[in-house]
Amino acid sequence: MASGEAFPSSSLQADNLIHVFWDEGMLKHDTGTGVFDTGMDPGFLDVLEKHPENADRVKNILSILKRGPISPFISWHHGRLALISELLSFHTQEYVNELIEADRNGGKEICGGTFLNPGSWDATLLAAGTTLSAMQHIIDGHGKFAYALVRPPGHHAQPTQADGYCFLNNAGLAVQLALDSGCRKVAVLDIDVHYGNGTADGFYRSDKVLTISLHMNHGSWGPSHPQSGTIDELGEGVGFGYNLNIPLPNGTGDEGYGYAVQHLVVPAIEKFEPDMMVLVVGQDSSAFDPNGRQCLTMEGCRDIGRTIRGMADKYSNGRLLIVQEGGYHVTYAAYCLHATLEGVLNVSEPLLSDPIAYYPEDASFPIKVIEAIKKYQKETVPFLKDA
Ligand code: OKP
Ligand code: ZN
Repeated sequence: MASGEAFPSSSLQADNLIHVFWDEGMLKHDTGTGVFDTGMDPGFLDVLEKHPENADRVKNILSILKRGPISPFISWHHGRLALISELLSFHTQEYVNELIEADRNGGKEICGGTFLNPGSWDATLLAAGTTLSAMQHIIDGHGKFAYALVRPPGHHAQPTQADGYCFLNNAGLAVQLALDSGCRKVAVLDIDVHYGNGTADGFYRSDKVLTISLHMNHGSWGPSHPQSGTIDELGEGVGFGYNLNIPLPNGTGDEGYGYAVQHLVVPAIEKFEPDMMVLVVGQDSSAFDPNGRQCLTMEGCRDIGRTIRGMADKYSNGRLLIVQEGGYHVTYAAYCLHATLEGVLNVSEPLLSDPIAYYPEDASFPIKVIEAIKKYQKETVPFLKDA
């Protein structure tokens, strides 16, 4: 522990800690090189890049948490492999068998850009098990804020298929564990720049899990991702209204994200009254990400972290699981994650300044779009009628 002098006493308190769950074995998922995420070498490029979902990104998140200004607020814990039986709380036996079979045969590209290579399956089981351990830690009352630093990511993985670099739905498994452990209502906010279609799909017919996703308006990207992420994908049966999609225009930025959180996310969580909260984070919503166009900066990340922590304090006795997803700028993703966690810790002054933020923001268009989504939700979603 560092001395408390550098930090205001209000933020450096025994229970204002983030419990980080991590295991080195997740670095062994090697997604290879090629043209961006294709794994392809066209022959005419001298320099092929690493697949965006590579170990370096997570190495920098790890080191910024160990050696960055947030380090006194971090408590470290080991992850673990998930058991095959545990996977069946979210995924079908048939799909899990497909993955085991693919691994046994030496690996393959399961769907576009999604490479299960030798070593990947163990890393995948570690990501799932480590996320389950983080949730178990909260359920057992050993801490309020836990962060599962995991890869491969999970939020596109559906009960029956892989999608978008994801094989197993780490967050979805943790949500199901919370329900099975007696939680009555779990709220999931996904701020990765892509639609959390896998998590949405897993709980599409449930009114016990409110899934909210802020994302780029990317639509379906093929058979592995049949969902569109549009505002009318609201859930089905008793789950109707309990999946809220917030597709935002390119370049939405900090102000637009703040507006969407205040006007759409906060009122929905207030009506829902969750007793457990999950924040699914991907720093690919940043201004410098090769996989997104949403233009968040560290400041926007910090604000979202702070707001969600406030919601957790109010409804879930502070209990908040944070699960790592995308984020592909090897430097800025680490800085943005640092900023998000600063917000969760509710620090009074930023601990780390932004090394690169600059973009001209035009907030007026995103705000019109958010107002239109709000009107639609109020008219369509029963539990939001008078939100
Ligand atoms: C994973 B996560 C199809 C384009 C698919 C996949 C992006 C996966 C992102 N050719 N793009 O949400 O950061
Ligand atoms: Zn993403």
